[in-house]
Amino acid sequence: YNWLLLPTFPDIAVISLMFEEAQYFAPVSTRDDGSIEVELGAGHPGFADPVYRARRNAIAALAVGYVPGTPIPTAEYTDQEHEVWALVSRELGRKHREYATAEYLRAAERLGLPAERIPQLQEVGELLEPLTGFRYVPAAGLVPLRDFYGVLADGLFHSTQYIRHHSTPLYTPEPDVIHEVIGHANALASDRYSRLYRLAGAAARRVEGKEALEFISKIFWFTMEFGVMTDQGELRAYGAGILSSYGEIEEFRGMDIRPLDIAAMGTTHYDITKYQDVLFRAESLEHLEDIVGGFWATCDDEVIARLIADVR
Ligand code: NLE
Ligand code: FE2
Repeated sequence: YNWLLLPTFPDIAVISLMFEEAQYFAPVSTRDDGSIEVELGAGHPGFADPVYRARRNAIAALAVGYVPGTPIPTAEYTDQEHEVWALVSRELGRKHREYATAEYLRAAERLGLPAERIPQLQEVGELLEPLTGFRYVPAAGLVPLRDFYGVLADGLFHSTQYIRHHSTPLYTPEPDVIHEVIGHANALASDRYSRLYRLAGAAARRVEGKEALEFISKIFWFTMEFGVMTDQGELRAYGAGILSSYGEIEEFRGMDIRPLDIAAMGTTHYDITKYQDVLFRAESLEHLEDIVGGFWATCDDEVIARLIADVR
């Protein structure tokens, strides 16, 4: 799955991802004629598919043209794109019952996403807002780290709008609308999870240094993206990255599962291009709120610098 291998841009995150040394994303650029081009790496499953590439360009152009405060532009998805959603949605629906936390399942139930077609991001926001106040904002590809996290405090979630290539439905390292919506919107429909997202945002705004921001982003990675917890007596997932991949969701119980630990999560390296082999387990939702919510609610540059120094 090493197909997103691309250059390094310090201080930039791909949509809902944060990286450490390397940044992986499909760069978006404007051609001389003003049209938008998404550059897919040579190993990307859609690289040699001109139809898919045209779709990626068209969808990125919608986000580039988005005017904040106005409705999110509608993406006219093809039948094939809706079929990818329907397939993944069906597979995940089954697997979530076995592997997702009760809190996530309840939240998904109350959000009520369509199973047979890709919902528009505008629609996702309209379903979410009355529940937890969250709304979606389209992103073409890159959102600076501080913005991506910071606006979580305001109840805004940056989201991609394209869907993964139909040849790789079970896993993509690149966040797509399935990940953003099935993974994140379902979690954001929970009062308790959405409060944690907001706390992460407030923390990202509070700190000034790059090191502290990265530390916060890694905790986000190991919790809201790839978190697992003891739930109903077994190991279940609440992280959006596990819950949006029907390949990875079958594997997480066999990974290296470590106890929830702020200093460890904030300093552990990960590779976004593979199934995550190190995961951190909360003992309950209360435990997650105490440790991680409590940390985000109070952390500052100094506290984080001390934690990093202690690990070294
Ligand atoms: N691997 C996830 C998926 O296939 O849905 C996306 C992860 C984005 C962090
Ligand atoms: Fe994400």
